[in-house]
Amino acid sequence: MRIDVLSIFPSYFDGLALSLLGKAQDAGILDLRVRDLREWTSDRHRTVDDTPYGGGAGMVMKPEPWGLALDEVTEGSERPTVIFPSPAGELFTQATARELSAREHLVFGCGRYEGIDERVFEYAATLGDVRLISLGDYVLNGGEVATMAMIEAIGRLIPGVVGNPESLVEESHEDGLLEYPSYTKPSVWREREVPAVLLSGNHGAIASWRREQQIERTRRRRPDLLPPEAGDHPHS
Ligand code: 6GU
Repeated sequence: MRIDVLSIFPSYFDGLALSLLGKAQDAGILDLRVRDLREWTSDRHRTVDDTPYGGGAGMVMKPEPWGLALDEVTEGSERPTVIFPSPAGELFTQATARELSAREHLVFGCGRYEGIDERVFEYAATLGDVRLISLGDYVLNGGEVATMAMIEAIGRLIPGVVGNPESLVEESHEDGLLEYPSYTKPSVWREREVPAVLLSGNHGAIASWRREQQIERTRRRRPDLLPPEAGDHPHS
């Protein structure tokens, strides 16, 4: 998979050279190209923003550098998916990560939260499939941290990136539930014991216990992920 990132803070992405995604790049599974949006400016101050038409607080990213950058990174690409991280976008979920992990070419356009000139999104739709995607209902200062999170979630689903594919399915959200608790040695630590069932060697009992833990955790922490409980809505 090829991923292009357009940002005025390219050094945010230095961390993606570490760990699993760094290895995937060394192995040629992931081709990650981070580019400074200011490469596509031509004035002395390398200006990427300007005041908003109609007035208001903050600055808006001007369209010209975005147009040139998008032209260059999508050139020769069949139909890339162009993602703009935005708190006004659709919610990013594990299903989104799964879907995007099957794409040949992703482009992330990192804006500042005051926004990018709206015509950039329209133009990008002539080059590829455009998605505005949000990490959740809170506001970040720009798209960089959101892009990092999405690249990590998507990247680990690319075949060959995670060494043991079984570890992919035992995670939170893969089966719609939160993950079960994990323990390792020692069996007693600071007076706290590992649940006896995990030491029993009874694989059926262990599987049942883990599933119960997943359901109970999800009910307590994320009831929104579960179907409505019978008896939750009495009629009278
Ligand atoms: Cl994707 N971008 C920004 N700027 N803020 C966010 C976000 C994205 N998701 C949640 N907050």
